[in-house]
Amino acid sequence: MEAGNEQVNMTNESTEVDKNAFAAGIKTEDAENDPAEDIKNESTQGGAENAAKTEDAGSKTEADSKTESTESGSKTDIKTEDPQSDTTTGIVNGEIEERCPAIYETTRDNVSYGEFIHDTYYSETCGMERGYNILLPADYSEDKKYPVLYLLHGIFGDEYSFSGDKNNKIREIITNMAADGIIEETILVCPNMYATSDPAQKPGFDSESVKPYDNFINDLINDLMPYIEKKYAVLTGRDNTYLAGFSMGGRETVFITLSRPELFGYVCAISAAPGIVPAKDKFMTHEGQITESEMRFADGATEPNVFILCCGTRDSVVGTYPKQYHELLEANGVDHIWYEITGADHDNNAIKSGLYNLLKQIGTGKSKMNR
Ligand code: FER
Repeated sequence: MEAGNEQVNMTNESTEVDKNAFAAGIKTEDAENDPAEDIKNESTQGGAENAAKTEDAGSKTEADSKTESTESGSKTDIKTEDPQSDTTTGIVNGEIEERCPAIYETTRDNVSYGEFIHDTYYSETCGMERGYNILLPADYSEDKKYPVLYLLHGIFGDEYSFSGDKNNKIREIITNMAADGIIEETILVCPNMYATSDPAQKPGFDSESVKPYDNFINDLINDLMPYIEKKYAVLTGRDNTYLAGFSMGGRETVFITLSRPELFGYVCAISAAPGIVPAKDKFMTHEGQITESEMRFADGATEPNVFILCCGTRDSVVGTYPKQYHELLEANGVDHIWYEITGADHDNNAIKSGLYNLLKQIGTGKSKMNR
């Protein structure tokens, strides 16, 4: 699906939303009719600024780099002073960069890229076969073992949402970063996050229609992960198991991470959708998966090595909800990295940035562990 030019029909009628735009992770901005304004106005913590503001993103990382955040107007520069900087790759330990550098999203002649493969697994949770797409490294071999990244799509999406959108550059980013030795070669799994046992049930903006997304935690942990770990040559354990998601997938990423932090060592929630905690936006009223005070890890829990939340400063779909999650996590004393992508909407700029920074933090975190 070529989704780059698609628009979300920005009305208050959820039935008029362009589902394909959500599914592909694409939201093209419409300056004249910006639903972020509606979201802000209806937000329970309303009035949050949409202007660029990046907090001290690096200081909470395992990498413990020294990060300076400087703001000038709407532009935010994040600078890092780190004597461990690797000048050969351009990678600086611990530094969050708002945009994925072009060298990682560009196809290179001397690098082999794997192809997404579609397959199914039996889900006890849903009582049916369910699809997933998997990207294996081009030279995948049963003689090696690979870490795995589970990547969760947005609302109305499925296991093809990421693999079917050539503009998100996910295949390029993960492969180029491995080719440069920043990360190990990594398997990417793109599940279908709508974990319903009723084939007739469809996603939508109401509590009943959203429930299967919240049920995905069970399908992922009890069905898909064991299947992947059995079928493919994967490294297991939290240090080798990564979780990321965009929008609805970002919301479930946060929920799954808070619920089962011992399973995922590296996590990134990109432009996370509302509804983890009670909220009301232009699309619907959310009961909340947990309360605001539950937006934390259980006492004594093993926490992820890296837990990133990020969002574009011009996100016209989820508005300032991701920032509110950050503020709640901060108020509840949860270690995490929060940053904003200046100028990005609910779009591939945010997806590329989140994925790049997650992989970079993985590389940085692992190299520190091995020192
Ligand atoms: C909502 C706003 C945004 C919501 C979901 C989304 C279920 C998800 C957007 C996406 O996945 O792109 O109120 O409620």
